[in-house]
Amino acid sequence: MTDTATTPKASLNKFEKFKAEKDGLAIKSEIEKIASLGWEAMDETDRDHRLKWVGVFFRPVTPGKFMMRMRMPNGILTSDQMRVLAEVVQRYGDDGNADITTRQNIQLRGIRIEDLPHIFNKFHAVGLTSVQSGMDNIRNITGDPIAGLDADELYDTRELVQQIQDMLTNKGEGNREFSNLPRKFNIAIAGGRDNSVHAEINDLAFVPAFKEGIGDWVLGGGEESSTHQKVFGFNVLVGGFFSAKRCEAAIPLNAWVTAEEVVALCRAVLEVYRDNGLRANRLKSRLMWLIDEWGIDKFRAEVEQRLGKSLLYAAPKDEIDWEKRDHIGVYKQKQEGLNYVGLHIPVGRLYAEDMFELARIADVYGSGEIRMTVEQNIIIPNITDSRLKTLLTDPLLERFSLDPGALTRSLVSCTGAQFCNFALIETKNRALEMIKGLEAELTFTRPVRIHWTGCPNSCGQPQVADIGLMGTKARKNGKAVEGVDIYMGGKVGKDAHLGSCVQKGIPCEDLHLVLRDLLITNFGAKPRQEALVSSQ
Ligand code: SRM
Ligand code: SF4
Repeated sequence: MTDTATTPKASLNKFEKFKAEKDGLAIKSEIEKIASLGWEAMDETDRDHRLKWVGVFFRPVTPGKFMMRMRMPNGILTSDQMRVLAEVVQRYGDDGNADITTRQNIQLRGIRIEDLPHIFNKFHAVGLTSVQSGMDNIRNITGDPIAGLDADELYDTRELVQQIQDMLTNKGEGNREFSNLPRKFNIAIAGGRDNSVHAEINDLAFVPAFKEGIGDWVLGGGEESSTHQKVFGFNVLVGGFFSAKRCEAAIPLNAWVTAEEVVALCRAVLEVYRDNGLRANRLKSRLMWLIDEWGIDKFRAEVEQRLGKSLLYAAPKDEIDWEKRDHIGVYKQKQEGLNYVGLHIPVGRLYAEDMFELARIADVYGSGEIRMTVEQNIIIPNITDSRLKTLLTDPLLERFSLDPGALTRSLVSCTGAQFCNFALIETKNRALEMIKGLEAELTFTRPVRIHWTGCPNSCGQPQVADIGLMGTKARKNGKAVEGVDIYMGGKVGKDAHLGSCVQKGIPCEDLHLVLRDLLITNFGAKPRQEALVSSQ
């Protein structure tokens, strides 16, 4: 039984009230009607909230031009799917564009509500879905971006991610079982040694780990035997999240599961969260708040009860022992004669023409497959050695480089004030301009990961960056101006941990000099003039 059912109606917050009145997913069967009514005439709660259950977001900054958030399991799509997305945004001329998101996903912009039936038909024809991608639903499920390509991978995450999405969304059609969670929910599966999905910042994450001392007969039985067989599986992390109020890295559930058990464990964790998660205060509704209230042992026991069996204890160590790779450039695949290339997409922004071009290069040089990373970049896999040479001369690589500068390479930015009404500052354009200036002045011996985020919601993950910049209101000469709080010390890959705030309220107009100093003092950057003299 859900908490909504037991909590008196008067104490429910406004989100719980409207969800109790009409399930968000009910909007799916009303799309034709809404399309003919238009955005100005439709019910406001449907427009501002329930449409997010089909991935459609009203944008107060650009009223009438909606954003559409897709689902891209493991960040993978085909060239045909990319062309369909390109056609959708092309229709909106200057208003139409797309962003690759920090969850290996794509968001489309400029969408008119009257076109929704047509757009959903187009999606259906090529197997795309945007269902349950916003509000109190499970976000895009991330997996290793080079799954199935990497000679060093421990597990190919693709099928598992797809299975979880299919279970949770009823194969993309929508699933009422999970359409009323207390809050959003993030799931990630790491398959390689470098944790390229930021497992630690997800509500539920699986990291590769070998378990010794279990026999085949107990797998699934929950008991441990004394055999010394080493079996592959995942240690389970829970409760990682960022919010304006609080940010926490995920903690161990002290459980280890085989790949075959992952889907069932996702279901069990989500059922426990759905039915017991805190719903009175939305600032305290993410999974970690429930774990705090119960303690991890009770939470684990409740999950076991849903699962209908005991969980094995976590393996003593996981297999995340590499520094994180960024996948930009050309790399050999595990398949003889094949390569993948990682293209840098500046702050993840794409226009229709770019999307058609990416589909073209995936078809011409690769196998028609396109992948995305949580750094908002693109990977084209399966390029034969013989085609690679020609690809390297393709004019698209002038726009989407294989070898960008040391700051450009790792730049990540959330949407910011251009389209997001939570934003306290403009992010994407400012981020690009600022690093261009810094790269012109400084030389670097290694990439520095700079993440921008327009407000404390932290969609741009400043806490995982070498330098994280979070939008805020600052003061300069007695006036309120756009500013940032600076985060440092975020570590990704092996021994990942979150960075913390080191300086507050820097006006954006002074930021260039502050960043310049930080880069010189902390990251070994050198002014170009000085670097030139010392190399003579
Ligand atoms: Fe986010 C809300 C954009 C990843 C934490 N996020 C929003 C909204 C929907 C707010 C709004 O209605 O305007 C933003 C839409 C702006 C727009 O028009 O694009 C938005 N979030 C994004 C994206 C597009 C940022 C990006 O440029 O990549 C990312 C979409 C991911 C996806 O494909 O689903 C995105 N958001 C994240 C992440 C990063 C992650 O998942 O690794 C976080 C922090 C991790 C987490 O959730 O624990 C994040 N977004 C939030 C929050 C704070 C959640 C909380 O518990 O308080 C909000 C506000 C909310 O949910 O109330 C939010
Ligand atoms: Fe919008 Fe804030 Fe998220 Fe940026 S961090 S996309 S400004 S909600």
